[in-house]
Amino acid sequence: MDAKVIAGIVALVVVAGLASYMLASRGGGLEFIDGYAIALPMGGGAFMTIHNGYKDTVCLVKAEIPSMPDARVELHQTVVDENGIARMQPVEKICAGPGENLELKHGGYHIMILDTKLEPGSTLELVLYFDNGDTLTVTLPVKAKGE
Ligand SMILES: [Cu+2]
Repeated sequence: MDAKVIAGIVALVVVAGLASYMLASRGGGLEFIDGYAIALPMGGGAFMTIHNGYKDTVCLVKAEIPSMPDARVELHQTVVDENGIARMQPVEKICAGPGENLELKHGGYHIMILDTKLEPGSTLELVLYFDNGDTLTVTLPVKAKGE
């Protein structure tokens, strides 16, 4: 084989390797899709969709607001009791199966923000902690209630 052919083969292998690496990294990990926060009298709520690209179930276990160290940030679930009354209760974790979305939405799981004030029109930076050791920093637009 002459040098040109060898160089061509090497280039092809490098390109193929890069392509498969890019595909693999696209398919793996946690990806923030979309989200927002709502300002409420005692703090607010955060709602979002995060895609779990891992081959294992991943659970959100904690959230923090770096700019508001005194705020209480809890993971909540809204449940409807036997009388049809919706209540919120703290949960230890919120999980998404492999390839599934972690959905935080009204009437379901959400992040509850207490003992602080959110400004509608501003943005809120949240750091999310997962049980596999991953962290994700997301920036959410803050909306007024009903907006
Ligand atoms: Cu709540």
